[in-house]
Amino acid sequence: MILFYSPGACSLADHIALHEAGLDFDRIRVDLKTRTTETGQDYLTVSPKGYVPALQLDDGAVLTENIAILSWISDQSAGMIPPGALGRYRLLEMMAFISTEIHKGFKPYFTPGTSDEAKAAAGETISKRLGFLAERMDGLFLFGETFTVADAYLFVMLRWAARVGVSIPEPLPAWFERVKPRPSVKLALEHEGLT
Ligand SMILES: N[C@@H](CCC(=O)N[C@@H](CS)C(=O)NCC(=O)O)C(=O)O
Repeated sequence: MILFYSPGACSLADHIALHEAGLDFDRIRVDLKTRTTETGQDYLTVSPKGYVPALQLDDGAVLTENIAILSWISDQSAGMIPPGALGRYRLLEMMAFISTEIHKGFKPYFTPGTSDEAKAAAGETISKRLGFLAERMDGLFLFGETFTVADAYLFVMLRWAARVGVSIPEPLPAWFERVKPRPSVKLALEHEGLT
């Protein structure tokens, strides 16, 4: 299995989740400007979408989209799905919120030429949406005592928020510091050259 990633990009969530699930995998870095992998392969032949993440499974099938990849990873390991009859759907609900309402909200920060005003407006929206998660955080993680792939995704969002200066509501800064030393997180950051 191979994770195609770019250092610090949203693929870091999948990277953390793969370690968290204890899966054996290789990783290949993608240059998002040239769409070429570190092995010299045209990345568009792996994922015609051209963006990361992509996860190539052992049978050669390629999964794309964070929500699909993270869902697949959490299905590979016992104990990564929130408990209860709706657990799996609560997890999907959470990932959809993070993906569409937070992750995509960062676009102005990563789009060259965006005005400071547009960035500030985006930052306010992101901060408000992080506030929703902050309010529902009870216990150690987004789903109480169970660390899920949604926590891995949130970790990356908070990392970005801190880097671009978006205000992170309480108690998320403390949550971030608590998640950072997890072996899966440390390993993924180290493998991506981010420590
Ligand atoms: N809908 C995709 C979006 C992935 C995405 O935004 N990837 C970014 C990195 S975080 C990327 O590769 N951007 C480069 C590009 O779009 O050219 C998903 O959720 O997996």
